[in-house]
Amino acid sequence: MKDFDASGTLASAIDFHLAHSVGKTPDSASITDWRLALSRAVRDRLITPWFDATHQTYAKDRKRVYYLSMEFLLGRILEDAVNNLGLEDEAKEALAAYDVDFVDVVGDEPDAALGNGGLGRLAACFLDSLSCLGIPAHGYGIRYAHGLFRQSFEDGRQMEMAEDWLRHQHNWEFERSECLYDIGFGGQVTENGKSAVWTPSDIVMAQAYDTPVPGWRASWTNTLRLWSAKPRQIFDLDPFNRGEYMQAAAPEVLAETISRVLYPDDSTEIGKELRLKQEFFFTSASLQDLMRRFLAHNGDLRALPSKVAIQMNDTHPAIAGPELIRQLMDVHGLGFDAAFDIAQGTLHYTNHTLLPEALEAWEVSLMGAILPRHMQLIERIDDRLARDVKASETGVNTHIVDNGKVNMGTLAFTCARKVNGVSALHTNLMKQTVFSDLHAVYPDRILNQTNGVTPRRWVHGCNPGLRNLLNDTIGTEWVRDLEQLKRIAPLADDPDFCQRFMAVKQENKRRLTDWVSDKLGVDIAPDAMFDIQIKRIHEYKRQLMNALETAALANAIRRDPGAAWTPRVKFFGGKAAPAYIDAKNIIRLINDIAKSINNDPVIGDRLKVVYPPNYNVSMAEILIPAADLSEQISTAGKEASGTGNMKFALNGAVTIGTLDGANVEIRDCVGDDNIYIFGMTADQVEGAREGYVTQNYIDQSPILSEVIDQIRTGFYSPGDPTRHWPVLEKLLRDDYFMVAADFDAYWDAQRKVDEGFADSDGWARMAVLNTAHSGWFSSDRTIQGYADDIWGVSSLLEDDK
Ligand code: 26W
Repeated sequence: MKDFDASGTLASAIDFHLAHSVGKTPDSASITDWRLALSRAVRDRLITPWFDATHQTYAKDRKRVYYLSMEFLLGRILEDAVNNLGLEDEAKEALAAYDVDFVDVVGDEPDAALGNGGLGRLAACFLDSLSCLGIPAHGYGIRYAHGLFRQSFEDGRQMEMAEDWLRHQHNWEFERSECLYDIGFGGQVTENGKSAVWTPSDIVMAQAYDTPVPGWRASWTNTLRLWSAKPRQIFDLDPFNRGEYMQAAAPEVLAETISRVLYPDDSTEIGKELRLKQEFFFTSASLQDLMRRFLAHNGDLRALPSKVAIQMNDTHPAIAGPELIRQLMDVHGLGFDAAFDIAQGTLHYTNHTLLPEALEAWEVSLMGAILPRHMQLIERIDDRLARDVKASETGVNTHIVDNGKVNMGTLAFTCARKVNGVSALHTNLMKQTVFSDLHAVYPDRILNQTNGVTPRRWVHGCNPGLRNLLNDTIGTEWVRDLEQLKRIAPLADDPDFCQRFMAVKQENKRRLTDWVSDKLGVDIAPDAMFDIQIKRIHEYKRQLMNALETAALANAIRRDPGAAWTPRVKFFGGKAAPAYIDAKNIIRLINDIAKSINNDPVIGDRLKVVYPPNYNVSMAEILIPAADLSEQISTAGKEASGTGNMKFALNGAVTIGTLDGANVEIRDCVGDDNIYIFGMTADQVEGAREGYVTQNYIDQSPILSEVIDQIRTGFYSPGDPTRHWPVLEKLLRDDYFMVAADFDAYWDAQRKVDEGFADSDGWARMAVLNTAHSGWFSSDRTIQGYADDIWGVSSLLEDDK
């Protein structure tokens, strides 16, 4: 056994760690043991770059970024780290020497699923880009013991099981047992002369865990600091000695509950006390931590806005406004006005949704009971808003505290220097709808930063075939400068290049075909069109419209099986919030439709429906590179941006979509001829609301009528004909998301897609041009936009040039 040597080969480091960190010999090691050994060996390579970046940040003392997010949907870490460090070949070779397959080893890692969907994944892409660009930054969040629930299907119904990502050693993080902060809840506020003293009734501790986040080739490495809740007192010895073991353990259990589980709600209403506690818990810990770091080098609190930029990822950390003001006043002795100005100069807020049910508002009684001092400060911030409203002479009427509730969007807006939306359309709608009053009062505050995705994970990592083709064709710089993809645009007219491009797609489809056969026992043909809709299940995303179109297509095939059908496999993937009954009903309907179609010998390979359970980041990495068609069909005006849409286009899938979110900008980039746009615009959707009658649209559409009748009469649920009535009832009663109104336009667009795909040369051209023109959707471009327009920070890597 060789001793560990950080400058040695990766193979020797794996040997070392298998013995010394995992405690196994090669002949007794399981795949998990090899994974743990490789992870340690790779992590060792991050340490020096990480320390270097930290030292440079301190030495140069430039402005830093703190990204506060309730969610970081990281996915697997090992393969991404191997790729960033350029260690793929070495790692493969080292494991192969023991007859161990690299793909199996990296595939053994559980996803870090500390997020629900788009917002959490965006935070993960941003961390990657911040490091890649060399911007000194910390991500701050919660170290949930249990991430997003695991989904399975029982008789087509969604079942939820607790997720357990920390069960095996999680060896990417460093526990900081000395980095602890008190987090208070409840209690009283007493006035002490000019200042207030908050005496909480409960205190838990926030303990830090640090994960290094390497940029490309680890030229810069930032830190993700996640907080875990710990009791102040381990347990009560007295009840324990009396044999009352449960009672003795109670303080520990109660404290640790705060970081135990991620709320599985995405854009659905929640008003739970524990959620508010989670929000304050990580926000307060993060602010205490960054203030300590700031004060170690700066005596003057008024310099905070020039040294620190804090980004609030949605309103979940919006309590940062009052909390920062509280710390500045009650801990550091400033007056309210000075404290407010400093806080407002430091904080920034991103809005990710306009759906009313997702806009956070806490009961004043709950806020006052859990955070009494903050409730007082919220009233003062509201007074300050009232003063600005009056001075603006706009005549608008807007308050943070309204109808017995604290409106967190208004609070975040009032406390922020800049407020941004996540696509051009969404930002305009923010100005016109939820924030129209605040926009009138503060006309320079709102700006747009269209979302992006990291090319490291979403091309280089998940699509090795495309990576190699790009490297051969335009060199390797595209990984850090994705606009370089434009250079393949002229090759869309080169048959040889198109053929190579589609060969990569075919290989990815074969990889997915094998995966589907292996995991689900379903056989599909890799030359069919792969049509994919993967995202949270929500009515506004209209998986229902896709399911109805699928059923209608099956009817058409059954009627005329001999016609020249373009074979399709429709993939669905996604979880529903456990309490979101309407979304769960849609899942069951999709599964019933899938069962019926897949077992129909008349339909055969012309149409298959695949809905693998437990969609997550790792599944997306297999599905997206294999897609021909990307489904982005939300009710216009409802999807703030979307980021899956960008990943698909980058990987050479063509989009069928509405003019919603970033689809609008995708169309602008790839051109009208290379995307299938259909349906009402956001304006038309709002125009159609008055007097909307679903039945009128159904009556006008024989295709839709037939499907609705089938569902009503139990065609898809034989033996249980009423099973899907709740879905129909809701559709007929309300159809708020206008599935019926857009159905025929969607059907027509799909038939054009059939024609398009049948022309394989024309399709290849479109696919190439989608990749070529999607470079703008790199999260590096997004982060550079935040750095320039919001934070006022620059890269430390530039300094060396
Ligand atoms: C009720 C609690 C709640 C409310 C909203 C939890 C989570 C949310 C998020 C705002 C939902 C979300 O993930 N929004 C998505 O954010 C992405 C990143 O900006 C966008 O691309 C998606 O369009 C948007 O739905």
